[in-house]
Amino acid sequence: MADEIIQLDIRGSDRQIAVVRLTRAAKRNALSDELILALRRIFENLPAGVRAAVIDGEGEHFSAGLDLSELQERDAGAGLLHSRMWHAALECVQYGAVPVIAALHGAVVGGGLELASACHIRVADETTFYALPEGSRGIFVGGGGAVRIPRLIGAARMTDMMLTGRVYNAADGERAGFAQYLVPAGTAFDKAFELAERVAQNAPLTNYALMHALPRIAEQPADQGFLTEAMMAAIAQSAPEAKERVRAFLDGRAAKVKKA
Ligand code: 1HE
Repeated sequence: MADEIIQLDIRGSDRQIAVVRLTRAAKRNALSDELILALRRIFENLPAGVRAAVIDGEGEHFSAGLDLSELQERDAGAGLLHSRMWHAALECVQYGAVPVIAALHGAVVGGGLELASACHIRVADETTFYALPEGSRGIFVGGGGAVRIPRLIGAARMTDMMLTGRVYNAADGERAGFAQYLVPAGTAFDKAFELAERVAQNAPLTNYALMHALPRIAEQPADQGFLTEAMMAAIAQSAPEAKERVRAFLDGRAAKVKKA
């Protein structure tokens, strides 16, 4: 059953890229409980050797968010546990083993935007639009959006989206900070995969530091952040791989930084 709503495919020359695809296009990749739990299992159990992941959605839309047909009358306690179930799953995406790149198109709304926000890089094509319809459905975000989305676009923009139902198109969304890349229609997956192959070449400790240390450092008071940064830097540079990469540059064997 899980295969019909989500697929995992290991790709790339050295089988280093996990491609995770939401395959519930008939329901616009609405995120049922079963789908959220399957997503969690996939990110908790990525095969050894995988060094980056891409997540995308089949059909016209990335994801229509929470499966509203499951939003029955939950009491407060059940609602709390449901939200915490989403938190646990999306923590496995954000703080898992490898950087995750979201390839976005069409609707990236509600819980779909919460899922995209848990990824490390977002690539959006020109068909992408972003919304938080929770406001008009009489509910609130519950998949970590109140924490992650203000960090991308600011609390003021999120408040406006939820109070007024404002929808951001792809270009305005990129300017606001939803996505780091804006690409022509139909090319988000290819760009995301290309980036994943690049990310997979980094030293694993550097990727670990970016995924696990940087977001924590950014939230720490400056004096604590400086100390955490220094410790992470010391650990990363002590790895034999770091020494080899620096030596390769000094010997003229590694690529220079090119002007953009
Ligand atoms: C759904 C859902 C869904 C579509 N749950 N079934 N999210 C929303 O409020 C967004 C609701 N969805 C939409 O606004 C639109 O569906 C879309 C703009 C995403 C796409 O429109 P369209 O015209 O391509 O598709 P459609 O005809 O609206 O939907 C096709 C089918 O998908 C239809 O079912 P069918 O059986 O009649 O074919 C829809 O009912 C179904 N469908 N979206 C369930 N979301 C952790 S808390 C997070 C809280 C939230 O995410 S709230 C926001 C929910």
